[in-house]
Amino acid sequence: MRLGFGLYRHMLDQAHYEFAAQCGASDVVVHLVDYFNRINQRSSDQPIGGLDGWGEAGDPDRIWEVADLVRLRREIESQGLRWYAIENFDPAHWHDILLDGPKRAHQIEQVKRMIRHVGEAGIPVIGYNFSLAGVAGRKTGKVARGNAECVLMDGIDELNSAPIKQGMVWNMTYDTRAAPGVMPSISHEQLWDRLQRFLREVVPVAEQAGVRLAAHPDDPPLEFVRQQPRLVHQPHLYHRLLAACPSHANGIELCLGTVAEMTTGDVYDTARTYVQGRHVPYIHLRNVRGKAPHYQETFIDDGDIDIHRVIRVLHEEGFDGVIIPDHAPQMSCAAPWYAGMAFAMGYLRAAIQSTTGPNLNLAASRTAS
Ligand SMILES: [Mn+2]
Repeated sequence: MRLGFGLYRHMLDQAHYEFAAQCGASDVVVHLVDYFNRINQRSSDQPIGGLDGWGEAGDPDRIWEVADLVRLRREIESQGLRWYAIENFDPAHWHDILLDGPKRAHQIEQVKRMIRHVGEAGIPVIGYNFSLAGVAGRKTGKVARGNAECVLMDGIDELNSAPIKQGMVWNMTYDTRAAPGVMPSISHEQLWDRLQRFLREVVPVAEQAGVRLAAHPDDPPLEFVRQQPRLVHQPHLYHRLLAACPSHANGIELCLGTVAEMTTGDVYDTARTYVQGRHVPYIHLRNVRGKAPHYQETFIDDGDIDIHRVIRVLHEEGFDGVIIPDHAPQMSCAAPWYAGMAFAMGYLRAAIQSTTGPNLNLAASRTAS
């Protein structure tokens, strides 16, 4: 197993590659969607957003091109890091796949082209989140250890029960000129049907391109958020996603923080089952306390998950993918996000090394030479 680091779009620069390598990462997971183009919050932290979401989706006509991806890959590699995954499609490129809208056929072809481009550029994994409401309905508070600010959910309120405005999906605005009104509610079966159609059309392309798709579970894991159904809101529902199109290219982005927030199942059994089945290209490993809809994110050593036990399970099952820390509470200092992430990385690195021995992350140590 390797330790990686997630970089938001505005962090794709020398200083952040160095920060990731200094934290002990061998790999990076890159967000190409710019979530932060409108919201005014501490620019490094995970986006929370309110009823109006995070920001505006990208340019629908500007897809991921091979030359751009290769240029970025070389930049990352020149720092001794490996570009392991892209995390998330831009709603601008696939809103009508999620919504079963009039541009669906065009967008399926566009997504297929992007998957081929990602394969050509030598990036092995694309993480995605097949969700209408997306990561929504949480807030922040100074409730982690030492009054650290973190993300939490404190019951069902307007933030997660109000309908989604027209022109928005997955927390972003894809149509700034949309008529007033709200997204009509659909059923779980309708959304599963949309996912199944998507997978059956694009997974064969991913197979050919040598790219693995990896599905994030629904965070927060509730049956409905903002009056729309959620797909993977309990651990066993990942089986249904895998069964919808069995293939090595149809994988899961196993977010163990989200799994721990789920009201059924067990983090260790879930990790063992899906890693054993070779379904997991990468893992989000963060800690939480409580269950949806009442939980909070915590420091990595301070929540319900025994991180060392998770690492032992992954080691026993021969996990050969990448772990990234996902999110961390903000620490009181001049660089709250960086300090929080560095703390998580140090803890994860120690947990991995104490289980697998010191030879982890050869790629990162090569950076120095
Ligand atoms: Mn996650």
